[in-house]
Amino acid sequence: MPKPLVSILMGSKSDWETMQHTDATLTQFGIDHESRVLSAHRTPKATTEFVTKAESRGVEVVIAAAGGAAHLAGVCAAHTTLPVLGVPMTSSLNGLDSLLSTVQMPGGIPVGTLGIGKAGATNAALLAAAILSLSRPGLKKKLQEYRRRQSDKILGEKLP
Ligand code: RP5
Repeated sequence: MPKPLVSILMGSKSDWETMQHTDATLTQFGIDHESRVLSAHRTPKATTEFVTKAESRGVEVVIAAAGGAAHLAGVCAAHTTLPVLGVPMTSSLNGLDSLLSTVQMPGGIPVGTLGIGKAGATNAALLAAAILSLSRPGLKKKLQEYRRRQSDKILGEKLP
């Protein structure tokens, strides 16, 4: 089994519906990754232990998704100096609570926060790919091709 470069963590299995887009995008780029349900509130010890050991297992980027009082990304960032990307989940307050809980970190412990829901989940994978591509020319090429295809699609749109 190849060692995962990216850990995708989510506070609940209910977050998978959104976070499957992170998983699918990383798979599309051929980036080895792992997905786990771990909660800042419901499994605090296990979360701390997992994140503390992540770097020594070869993980280079942590993606943390949570909704509501969304402290998972912040807790992860507190226990590692790896880049931590936070994805706010849609919630009973339409994700605004999740967004603010994830993005409003005190100075000194950064969380790179993406947008709410599916777009944020997809962009977390793309940003992880961009970080990893700094030392992987093959991955950089794939990202450039992805952008080119995206531009071509927009330029080729036909309206009625
Ligand atoms: C958060 O609470 C999870 O990340 C999830 O978005 C939200 C609701 O969790 P469940 O009640 O669906 O398990 O911790």
